[in-house]
Amino acid sequence: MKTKVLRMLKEADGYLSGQELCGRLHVSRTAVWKVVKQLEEEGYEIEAVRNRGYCLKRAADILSRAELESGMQTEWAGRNVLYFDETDSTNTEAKRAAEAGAPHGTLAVADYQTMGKGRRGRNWTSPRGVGIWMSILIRPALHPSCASMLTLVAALAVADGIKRICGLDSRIKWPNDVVINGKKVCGILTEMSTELECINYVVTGIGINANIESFPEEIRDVAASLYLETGKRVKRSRLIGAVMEAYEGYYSRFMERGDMSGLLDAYNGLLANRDNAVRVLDPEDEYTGTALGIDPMGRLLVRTDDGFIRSVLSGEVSVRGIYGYV
Ligand code: BT5
Repeated sequence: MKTKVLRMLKEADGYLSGQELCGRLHVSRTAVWKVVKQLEEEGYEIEAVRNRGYCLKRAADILSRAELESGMQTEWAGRNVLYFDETDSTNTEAKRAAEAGAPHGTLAVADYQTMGKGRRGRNWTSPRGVGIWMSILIRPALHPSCASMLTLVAALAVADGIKRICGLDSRIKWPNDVVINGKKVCGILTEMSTELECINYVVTGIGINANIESFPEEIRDVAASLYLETGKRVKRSRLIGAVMEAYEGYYSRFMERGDMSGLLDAYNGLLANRDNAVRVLDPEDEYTGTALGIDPMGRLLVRTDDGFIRSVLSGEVSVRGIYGYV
């Protein structure tokens, strides 16, 4: 009911009468009043005026299940939200939910992660109240070898959401970073569960440094936040909604062929490494070259210094800029 009241207040153009709220929700005026009080306690500023009704004046940067679900404009992505004030990792939560049968599109969101994960056991700094730490659960009918491309799909959605909500141009450092001015503002971690040759489910974790004011020493040089870039705080629930909307669109284009062929131009247009000198840290064979773009399978094409074109599969190796992080 809280979600419904919030959605109606958000959609109302000005005041919404208590009578209308009661009528549409089939509850008493007292019940509506109680929900309004609860919302105020959570930080919403709601004006109540006799004979006119309620009006949502200002919504602070609140994260809650009701806040997220009431603003979500998607068909399936993020329609079912699992919200945690604190958890170990939203990827772990989404995997737990997947095992328990949660539907395609379920989104786990946390205000704080105690054990945020990066790739290959690395750690993801996830302070309280200032970031977007979320993981979407999907159940695609794809071969497991295609799952890593879902990281690229999510990166496109994040770049779109950041543009729409913050007006900032970001770029993608293949395969899983969204960067602004050469610094990482978002990291993505895709994990999956497979059975025989099929995907059971995929969980794509997205960490966006939204309102972070300062970073720990060890990542200060490589990390950026939207707040540090714009000087303005972003309302996290709006950005989450925008990323989910964009994700839904990119995901359906991806699923048309089960590869990146429909998204090649979009991805390569945002590729920060494009035409850059890169070092491919393949444990068996390290080499340098120039990054050209991705191919339809999401592999990074690199023209090596001796003129060959090699394709780099994500997950196996790291790619570093020779003259900097990108
Ligand atoms: C990633 O790994 O970039 C994947 C990060 C995924 C985080 C999300 S948050 C929601 C979901 N739940 C999780 O537990 N994880 C996902 P990787 O490419 O391995 O980068 C990790 C490296 O980035 C670290 O070793 C640090 O150097 C750096 N780093 C750590 N925290 C950072 C931050 N908040 N911002 C920028 N860089 C960071």
